[in-house]
Amino acid sequence: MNANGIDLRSDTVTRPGAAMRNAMAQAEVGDDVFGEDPTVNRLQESVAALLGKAAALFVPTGVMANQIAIKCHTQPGDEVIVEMNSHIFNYETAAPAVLSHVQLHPVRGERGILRTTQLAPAIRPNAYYMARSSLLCLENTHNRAGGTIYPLDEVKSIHSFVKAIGLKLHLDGARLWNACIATGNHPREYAQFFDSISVCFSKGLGAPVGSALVGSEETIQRARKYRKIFGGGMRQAGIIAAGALYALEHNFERLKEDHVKARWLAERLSVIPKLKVDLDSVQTNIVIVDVGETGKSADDVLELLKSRGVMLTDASYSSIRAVTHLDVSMEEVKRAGEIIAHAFSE
Ligand code: TLP
Repeated sequence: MNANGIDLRSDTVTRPGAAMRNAMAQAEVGDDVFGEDPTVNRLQESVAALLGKAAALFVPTGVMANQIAIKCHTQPGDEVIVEMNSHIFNYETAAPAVLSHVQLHPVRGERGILRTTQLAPAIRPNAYYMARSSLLCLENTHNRAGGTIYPLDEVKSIHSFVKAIGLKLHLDGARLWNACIATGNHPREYAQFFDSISVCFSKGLGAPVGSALVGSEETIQRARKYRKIFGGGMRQAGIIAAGALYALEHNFERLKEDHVKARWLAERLSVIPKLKVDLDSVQTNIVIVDVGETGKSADDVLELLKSRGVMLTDASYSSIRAVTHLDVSMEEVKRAGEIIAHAFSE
C-alpha cells in the first residue's frame, strides 16, 4: 500500500526493507571502474555461477543490459529478430536504432512465445541488398503477454535452429526468476541455450536498483567496454550490489507468493462480465485485463480505478496490467479485486 492506494503498477515499485538497507549500509565497497568493488565482484560471480556462465556484469538497468547485449552481438545495418510485444521492441525507446544502428524485425508470437517454425521466414537471405539477420532475442517471462513462460523444449529447439545458421541468441530475462519458480527449472537450464542473458534484481526480487548481463568471458569483456561507453561505469556500486545480493539470497523463493496473488486476482476479475482475462496466460505475477467491453479506453479505466485507490498500468490501448510483488499483501490484492469488481458492476 502506498499513500495513493494499492500499487499494482509494477513489481519495480517495491522499497527496500530494514534488513536489505542494513546489508547495503554495511557493504564493503571500492571503485568498480577499476574492478575493485568486492561486493560488485561477489554479485557478478554469484550470478554467473547461478546461470552457469563464465562471467557477469552489473549494470544499472534492464534496458542497459539488453542494449549492451545487442551492441555486443551485432554490426551497424544488421537486423535483430524480436517478438512483436517484446520489451525491447515496445519499451526501449528505439535504443537499438540509436545505439547499435540496427533495425528490429518483429514477429508475432502466441502469448509472446515464438515457435521455431516461425523463424525461417524471418531470416533474411544472404543478398547484398538485404539486412543481415544476426541476433534473435527472446523474453522469459514475457511481460506484455502477461508473464508467460517459455517452454524449455521450445528454447532448445530455437537454439538448434539459430545456431545452425549462425545467429546469436539473447534472453531478456528481467523476470527469469519468476519462470524458474513457476516451473521448478534451474536458471542454468534456460541460460545454457543463450549467448547472453539479462536479469534484473529490481523487479520481483525487490532490490532498489540493478541488473546484470551474463555470458561468456569474451562477451562480458566487450560488454564492460560498452557499459562505459553508455555511461554505466559506476564507482562504489557495492552499495546497490549489496541490495541485489540480499534480494537474490532472501527473496527468490518467495516469488511463488506473488504468483498465488496474481492467480487469485485473475480468477476474481475473470468473472466480471465487462472484463476479459485470458487465464491461461496468467502463469506468474502479471495479470492483463482486456477492458474493451467497458466502453472506456485503458487510460480512462486507469483514472477511474486510481480515484478508488487501485493503481495499475496500461498494457495496450484496450488492456490494463496488474503486477503482484513483495510490497502488496494477499489482503490488499483481494481488496483491489473487490474495488475493481465494484467499479465494473455498476
Ligand atoms: N519493465 C517495466 C516497464 O518498462 C514496462 C515494467 O514495469 O514491467 N525487460 C523486461 C521484460 C521488462 O519488463 C523491463 C521493465 C525491462 C526489460 C527494463 O528494465 P529497467 O526498467 O530496469 O530498465
